[in-house]
Order: sequence, then C-alpha cells, then structure tokens
Amino acid sequence: MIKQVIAAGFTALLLSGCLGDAVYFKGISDGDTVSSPLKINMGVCGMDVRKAGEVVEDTGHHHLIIDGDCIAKDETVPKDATHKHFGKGQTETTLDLAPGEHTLSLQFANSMHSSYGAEMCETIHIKVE
Ligand SMILES: [Cu+2]
Repeated sequence: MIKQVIAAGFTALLLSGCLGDAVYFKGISDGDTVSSPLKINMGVCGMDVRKAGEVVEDTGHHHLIIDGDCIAKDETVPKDATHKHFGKGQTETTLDLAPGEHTLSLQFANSMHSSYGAEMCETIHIKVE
C-alpha cells in the first residue's frame, strides 16, 4: 500500500513538478545562471489557474515578485513594477532583468489578489549574466 502511494506520488511529481499544494518555476532552479530576457513558465499543483474576478475556492492566478518576498496569507498582492499579476490566467511571461543577482518569488493568490501565503509561494535566487 505504501509502495503504491509512493509510486503515485512520484508519478504526480513527474507529471506536475510538485507534490501537494505548491507553485514552481518550470525549468529554472534556485542558483541558476540565466540570460535576459528570461522566459518564465509558472506551474501550480493542487489549485487551478483562473482569471481574476470571481473568487472560487482553490483557484487563483500567478504573481511574480522581483527582488521581493512572498506575500503573507490573506494580504493583497501589491500591483507595481516589481509585483506582476497574471490575472488573465497566464502561465508564462518574459522578464527583462539587469545583470547581477536577483530573487524571484512566484506567489499564487485568489481572484481578488489575496495571497495564499508561503505555502503557495516559491522563491529562487538567480544570477543574470
Ligand atoms: Cu493578482
């Protein structure tokens, strides 16, 4: 039984890139050296991507926070040059980043931009050449 659960977990991991509720950068890992413009693919497990507007449980949209931290649960994600909202349900984007070290946080939030908190956030540190 445990073997089947573990096997199912690995299958889910292979198919989706994560286990349980989480967000993740597809194809970029913490510590990577990258070039700009940088193509970003955003993934989510355990929730569905939905356009901003109507609040539906366990759905939301991605937010990219450039050189900033994840947003605490239930706080509204700010909207400015370093807090990008993907309220049309986008799962990919391209970023222009200055050379040097950067932090990227991927934050999932509901249709009213209310954060799902650290559980639905991933932060990576990258170096742009
Ligand atoms: Cu938003």
